[in-house]
Amino acid sequence: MCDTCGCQLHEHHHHDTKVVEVNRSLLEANQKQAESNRHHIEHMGAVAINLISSPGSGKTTLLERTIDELKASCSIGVIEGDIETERDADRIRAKGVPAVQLTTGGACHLDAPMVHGGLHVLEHFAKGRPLDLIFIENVGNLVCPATFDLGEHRRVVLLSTPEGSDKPAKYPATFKSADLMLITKVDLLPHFDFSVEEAAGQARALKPELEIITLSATTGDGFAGWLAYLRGLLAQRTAHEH
Ligand SMILES: Nc1nc2c(ncn2[C@@H]2O[C@H](COP(=O)(O)OP(=O)(O)OP(=O)(O)O)[C@@H](O)[C@H]2O)c(=O)[nH]1
Ligand SMILES: [Mg+2]
Repeated sequence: MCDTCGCQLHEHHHHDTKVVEVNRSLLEANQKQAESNRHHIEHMGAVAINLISSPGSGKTTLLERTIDELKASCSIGVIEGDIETERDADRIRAKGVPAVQLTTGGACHLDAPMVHGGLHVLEHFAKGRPLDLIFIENVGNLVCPATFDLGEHRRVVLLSTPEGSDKPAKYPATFKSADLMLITKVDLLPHFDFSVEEAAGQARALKPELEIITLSATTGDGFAGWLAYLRGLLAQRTAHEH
């Protein structure tokens, strides 16, 4: 158990073989549950996206605008992960979309068993209405969530312009594990020394096939690319089903 963050998986910090063994079996159990979550989500006919970023990069704001844009054409459900409070789930519910709040009470990431519970509650909240898209907003943290598969189909990492363009190189595991990087808050580019080119270069050095979209959830700039990405995922899902 890591004393600083409560996360149990910093194996390289531990030389005690027992600790390493416990960590390994925890991760194996998580992986098993994640596979089961993925089947569950596919059985529901949905596609799931795990959103990861530092606190305040704009995950919930992205979801609010995405819901506004897609609500008429597809059915959305959200699982919110936070250490404390129901605030983010309340923001999503205010948009008329079912949202489950998972509070970890201190843990710095969601894990697959928590999301399993969340899926059942989400189905209950959806009242029999089939869901097309399930967003899982992870706990704001650029480190620990990278290690835990939740059963998602796509992992999306957000990097907002005030955070600085050196974050991919400094937090490599998260960017390496993502399918898509959203560079958010591009409306603030004139006020910060953020370089889109540098951030993209660092991220692609870690993962050449990483997709990158720049957008602002406030102005809507670049949002069309994100919506096209989501529509593409939904189209693939339909193709799989038939
Ligand atoms: N200028 C600007 N501000 C934004 C944008 N997106 C989000 N914000 C602001 O950034 C702040 C944090 O946004 P949230 O959406 O709550 O961030 P979050 O990632 O969900 O935060 P946590 O759930 O705490 O990790 C809020 O004040 C938002 O209004 C954007 O595109 N441009
Ligand atoms: Mg949030």
